[in-house]
Amino acid sequence: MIEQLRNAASEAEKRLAEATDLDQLSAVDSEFLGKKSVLTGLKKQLGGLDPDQRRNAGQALNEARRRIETAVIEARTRLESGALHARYEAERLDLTEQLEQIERGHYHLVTQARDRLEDVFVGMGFRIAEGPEVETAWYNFEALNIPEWHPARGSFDTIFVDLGEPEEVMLRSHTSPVQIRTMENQEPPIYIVAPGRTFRTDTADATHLPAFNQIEGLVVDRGITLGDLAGTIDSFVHAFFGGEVKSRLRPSYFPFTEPSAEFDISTADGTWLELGGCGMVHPNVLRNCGIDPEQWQGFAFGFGIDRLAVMRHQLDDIRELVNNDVRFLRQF
Ligand code: FA5
Repeated sequence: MIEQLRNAASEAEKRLAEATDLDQLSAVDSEFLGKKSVLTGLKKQLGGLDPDQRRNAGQALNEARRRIETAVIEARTRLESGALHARYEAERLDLTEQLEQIERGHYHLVTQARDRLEDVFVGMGFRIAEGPEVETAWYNFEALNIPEWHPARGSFDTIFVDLGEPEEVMLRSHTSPVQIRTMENQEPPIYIVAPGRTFRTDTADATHLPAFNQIEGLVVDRGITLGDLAGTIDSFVHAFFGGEVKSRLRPSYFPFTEPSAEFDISTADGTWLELGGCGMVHPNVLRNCGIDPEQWQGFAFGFGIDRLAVMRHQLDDIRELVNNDVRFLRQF
């Protein structure tokens, strides 16, 4: 019987050492230590032995049980730590590896142009101003010297919003309303630029978008002349495009500036490209904002940021900017 117990303990130890998962371990555990196990069977036979034999067999039984229990604990520790390790391995995230693989995005072409414009103008002493994208007729037209009967209203292809009186509320068709909002809220001297989204019923084509971006500039101070306007545009063009590019003013018409001009920049092939409009702030506009035109003079300008991005990167079609083709956008 003692021999049988030793053999059972050795057999259990061997099988536990070989167990590869916790299920195998429990099977060995109940086979050797459970109710129907070899050990329990032998224990029942102890009663039939004489006292000496019983003592020796009892000791051998305890010894066998201790050996098997120790082996079970060892096997459990080994298998559990192995299982935990396997889980850690399976769930492991190598964050450094992930970071290397992920492609870093960047700002959209138009946002890059807008940021750069802001930097250039802030560098020249301008402050950034903002206004709402939904405007009233007062800010978008009237205060800008474009009364209801004025033919220029038609040229703005305005998108109206169905709020309040008909044709009273609209998506702003240019950033010029920010001129009015700034002059209403701030005493001169004023040096601001206002970039932002603008909207017109224009059908999208190679040079037009129905939702596009403009940047407005406004200066109001004492003794401001057309020379200051021309000089400011020239400095800006040099700072933005580099020393090679020249600018010129061409006479034009806007109701809110007098005189008015369109400004062009020179291109590599010797032609001129229109960038935007500008002029001396009309006295009526200053008066509409409570500023005395006898004491203060100003100039203003406004141009398209999307078109600027198109020129800077020599794109063929302005619609590329809004097609959301990642292969295109990635290049810039
Ligand atoms: C204006 O919007 C005037 N508010 C500009 C101005 C401001 C003049 C201050 C004087 C003083 P205009 O409609 O020309 O002007 O538009 C200015 C620029 O916006 C254009 O030169 C062009 O670059 C851009 N632009 C106009 N319509 C579109 C469009 N549909 N898509 C893309 N860019 C456009």
